[in-house]
Amino acid sequence: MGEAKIFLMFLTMVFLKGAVSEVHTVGDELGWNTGANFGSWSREYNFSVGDTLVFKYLKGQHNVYEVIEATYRSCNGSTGVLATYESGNDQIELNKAKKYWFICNFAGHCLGGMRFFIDVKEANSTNIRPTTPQSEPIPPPPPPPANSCAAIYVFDGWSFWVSLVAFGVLLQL
Ligand SMILES: *[C@@H]1O[C@H](CO)[C@@H](O)[C@H](O)[C@H]1NC(C)=O
Ligand SMILES: *[C@@H]1O[C@H](CO)[C@@H](O)[C@H](O)[C@H]1NC(C)=O
Ligand SMILES: *[C@@H]1O[C@H](CO)[C@@H](O)[C@H](O)[C@H]1NC(C)=O
Ligand SMILES: [Cu+2]
Repeated sequence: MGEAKIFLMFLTMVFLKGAVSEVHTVGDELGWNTGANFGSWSREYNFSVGDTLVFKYLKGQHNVYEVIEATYRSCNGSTGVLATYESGNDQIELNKAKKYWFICNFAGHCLGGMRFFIDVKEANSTNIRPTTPQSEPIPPPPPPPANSCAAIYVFDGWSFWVSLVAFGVLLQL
């Protein structure tokens, strides 16, 4: 009974983990800055619909333009701009399954490496499956009675001592 519950909780956690949206800080601890390689950063992660990108930088030193591919390639942000951000702590929810292209539009920054794209995938329950089959075979074996008895005895022993202490306290009153 107790083990079944724990197993259910475990399964729930596995499923929640698969379903929960993620927050990705662009550039990780380096943030959105010159000198980081955002191409390799973006290839380290999988992005799903519902995830959030956070761009952290000193306001006024950089900005974030979501652009079309041609603009990402040319690094000329005078056309092909879909959205702009400049707060220094920009939270962008990835709410479509599509490619997102980002550049910094400060002179020279895009050409210097402040650009990347990500391919955001539909949040998909098949992404969860690989973890679940591995976790299922492990829990079923536990019901050998020895384990359950041990658990019960531990609990009973504990109850016994708690009762004893409670009784002792009562006697002293
Ligand atoms: C990204 O997804 C691929 C294919 O589903 C998987 O092999 C890879 O481990 C995932 N990477 C991360 C960081 O989750
Ligand atoms: C960017 O594109 C605009 C319009 O296409 C052009 O006028 C401008 O000269 C370009 N800037 C650079 C730095 O190439
Ligand atoms: C779920 O992911 C698989 C491959 O990972 C893909 O083929 C399928 O189209 C996705 N389903 C949806 C609804 O996007
Ligand atoms: Cu910049």
